Amino acid sequence: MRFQIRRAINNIYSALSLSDGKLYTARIKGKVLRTDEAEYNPVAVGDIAIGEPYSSDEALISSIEPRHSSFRRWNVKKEMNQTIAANQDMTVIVASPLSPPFRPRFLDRAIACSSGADILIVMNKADQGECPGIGLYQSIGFRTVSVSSETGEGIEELRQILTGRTSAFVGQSGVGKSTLINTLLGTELRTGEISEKYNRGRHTTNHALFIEKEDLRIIDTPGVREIEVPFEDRSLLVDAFPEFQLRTHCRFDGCLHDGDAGCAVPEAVDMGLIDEDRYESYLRILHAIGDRKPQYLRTRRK
Ligand SMILES: Nc1nc2c(ncn2[C@@H]2O[C@H](COP(=O)(O)OP(=O)(O)OP(=O)(O)O)[C@@H](O)[C@H]2O)c(=O)[nH]1
Ligand SMILES: [Mg+2]
Ligand SMILES: [Zn+2]
Repeated sequence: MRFQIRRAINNIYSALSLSDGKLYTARIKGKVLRTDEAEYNPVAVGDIAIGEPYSSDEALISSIEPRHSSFRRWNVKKEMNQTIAANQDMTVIVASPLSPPFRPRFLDRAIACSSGADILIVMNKADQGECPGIGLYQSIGFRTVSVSSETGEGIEELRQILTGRTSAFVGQSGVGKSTLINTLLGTELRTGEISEKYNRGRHTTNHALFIEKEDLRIIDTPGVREIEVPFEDRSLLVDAFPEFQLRTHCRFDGCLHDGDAGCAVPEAVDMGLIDEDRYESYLRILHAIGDRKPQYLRTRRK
C-alpha cells in the first residue's frame, strides 16, 4: 500500500493511505529504512511510503519512493543531512523585514537547501515595511510576493500562486509561516510571540505537518535560527546562484568558481555584473561544505 506522510514526530508518522484514504499511525519496519544515503530521519513529511497496515489504524513502512524534490538541510549536531519536506512543487521561503530582521545570507542558504522545486520568496509582515535588499533577488529572477497576515495585503495573490500545487513553507522562526497558513486555510495552528530580547521567534512549530484544504496543499515546517546547506555534490550549489550562469560565461566545464585564475565569475564581480555579497555568500557555503568530513570517515567504525 502507498501512503503519503502527513506528520512526523520522533519516527512515528501519520500516514494517509492512498488506497483507502484512511489515516494510519505508522512506524518503520525493523526500525531502519534501506536508503542510498545516511540521513537523519529518513522519512519526511511529503514522502510517499510503501508499507502494510497491521491493524485498522496502524501500519509498517518498508521503503519510500524516490523524491522528485525536497528541502534538506545539514544537521550540524548529527553531522547528517536531514530532509524537512519532500515532494513539494514549490518551496516557499518566508521572510520578514524587521522582526525577525531580513537576512539575505539566510535566504541564500535556504534557496540552496531546496532542490527540484520552484522557489517563491514571500515577504511577510509587509505592514512592517519592505525587506531591505530584496530588489537584488527580484533582479536575479526570483519570484517574490509581498503579503501581510495582519492587513490581508497580498493574501489573494499568494493564494492564487499556491492553488493546485503542494508547497513547503520554510524560513526563520517567527517570520509568520504558521500565521500565514492559518490565514490562507482557516486552520488554527499554534503561533508564537517574537522574543523582545532577541527579536526572533521562539520555535513555536516543532514538527512538520502537511495540511490540505480544497486546492491548497501546504507543509508547515519548524523555523530555524541558522541553516546549513546539505552535504552533497558541490557543483549543485551553482543552481542556487543562477545569476552566475546568466550574467557571465565561465569557460571551465564544471568549474566551482572558487577564484581560480581565468574563472569568469570573480571577474564579473569586479565588473559589477554579479553582486559581491552573493558571491561571498556562495564561497562561504562552498567552503563550509568542503570542510565537512566525508561520509565514509564519519560512519567508519573505529
Ligand atoms: N505585524 C505582523 N505580525 C505578524 C504577521 N504574521 C505573523 N505575525 C506575528 O509573528 C509572530 C510569529 O508568527 P508564527 O506564525 O508563529 O511564526 P512561524 O514562522 O510559524 O514561527 P516558527 O513556528 O517558530 O517557525 C506572531 O506573533 C504573529 O502574530 C504579519 O503579517 N504582520
Ligand atoms: Mg510555526
Ligand atoms: Zn568558474
